[in-house]
Amino acid sequence: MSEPRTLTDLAIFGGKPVAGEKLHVGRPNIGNRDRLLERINDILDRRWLTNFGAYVQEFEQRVAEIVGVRHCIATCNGAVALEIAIRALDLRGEVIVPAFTFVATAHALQWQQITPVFADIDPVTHLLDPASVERMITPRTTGILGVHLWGNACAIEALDAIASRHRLKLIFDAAHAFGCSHQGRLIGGFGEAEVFSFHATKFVNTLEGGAIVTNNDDLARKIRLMKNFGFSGYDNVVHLGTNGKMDEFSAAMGLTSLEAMDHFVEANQRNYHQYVAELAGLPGVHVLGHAAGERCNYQYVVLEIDPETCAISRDDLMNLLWSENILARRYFHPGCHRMEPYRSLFPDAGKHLPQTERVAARVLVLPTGETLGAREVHNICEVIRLGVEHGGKITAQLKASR
Ligand code: T4K
Repeated sequence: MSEPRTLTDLAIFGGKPVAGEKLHVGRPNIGNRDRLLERINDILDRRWLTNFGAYVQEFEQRVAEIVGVRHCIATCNGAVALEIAIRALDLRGEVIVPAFTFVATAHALQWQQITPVFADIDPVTHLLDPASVERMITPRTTGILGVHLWGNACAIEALDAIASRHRLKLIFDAAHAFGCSHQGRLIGGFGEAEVFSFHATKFVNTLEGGAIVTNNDDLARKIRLMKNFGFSGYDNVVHLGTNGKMDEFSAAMGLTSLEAMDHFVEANQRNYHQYVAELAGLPGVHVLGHAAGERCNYQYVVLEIDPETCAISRDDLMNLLWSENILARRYFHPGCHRMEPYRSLFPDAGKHLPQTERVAARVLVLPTGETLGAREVHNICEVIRLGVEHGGKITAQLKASR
């Protein structure tokens, strides 16, 4: 007999992986390919490839219109956008951030010698807990950097009240939240500024890319200088700056992606509701919800696996899914505070972050997007269901195969 290739060869499903082709979290949405290629041809014909070209200008204008803000400054990615926004706001000393986020949020501070101070999260929403934020404020604190994780808005009003009370600047990492709303207003116009990521894996994508959006005219002017080496016209540098520009191909992709936004939401929302329906009632498996009545891009389908009541651990379930070619991800395990350089700099940070530690040990993000249909979602749910039903057996097999 040949060696078993997958867990399911050994046990339950018999034979071959449930998913023929690998199903990825973060599979890019493309939109209308012909329209994209037309735009790319036009860019090549006009030989204007970057440096505030026509497509970048149009993309900035469209994003600002959609979000309802005065200014959108497109950038080469979300991480650099965060760095520039933080610098333009003159943050220094300490800035309070969640540890349960993509590491870019913390790095954007540490990269410029600002200490990220990790605050805890709400165990239900996974978003910054305002009470924890307030506890972490010291005389060195200059700002709060909230993250609208999974496309759900932070407790904006509570954070704003804390920021005003302590004279801190409030800024948001909205990398996940393009097209999502808070109290009926699209995310983008809150705080001093908000930062989007338009990375390939995001709801709207520009291959690599990001943007800073703000209603503050002076801040926008400063950010525009900073993202282009500080140039104000030819030969005239008036500010310290870097190269944070978006290129024309990226903007062409972005415009094409914006045109297909409704279709992306539709596909994501359909998948999300199918996941919720098919996984309902599975002991210890919970699909994270979104605020009722708000707009959401449904780009992340977030499972929580409760170690007390689920018959399979989060990690064994992930290994089972991987063996079936379903590449679920443990975002944002184990939390920034347990990654370098923060783990060495702040070895005791976890003591103040009980909910972060708890949530980071439970979350598993599932594939979605326009490439997934009802059959794929059903198969993924089926693997999860069987994984839970046969938890003990699968765990034993995993142990034996290690
Ligand atoms: N703040 C937050 C809260 C963020 O989540 C992010 C980025 C940022 C700031 C920074 O924004 P950017 O500077 O990235 O614009 C991915 C993305 O690279 C990252 O943009 C994203 N967050 C993060 C949540 O996910 P990884 O390390 O998981 O990437 P990787 O290479 O493992 O790919 C993710 C999945 O997507 C895989 O399943 C493969 C699939 N994929 C990826 C690409 C690039 C594809 O199928 N096709 C592709 O072209 O970080």
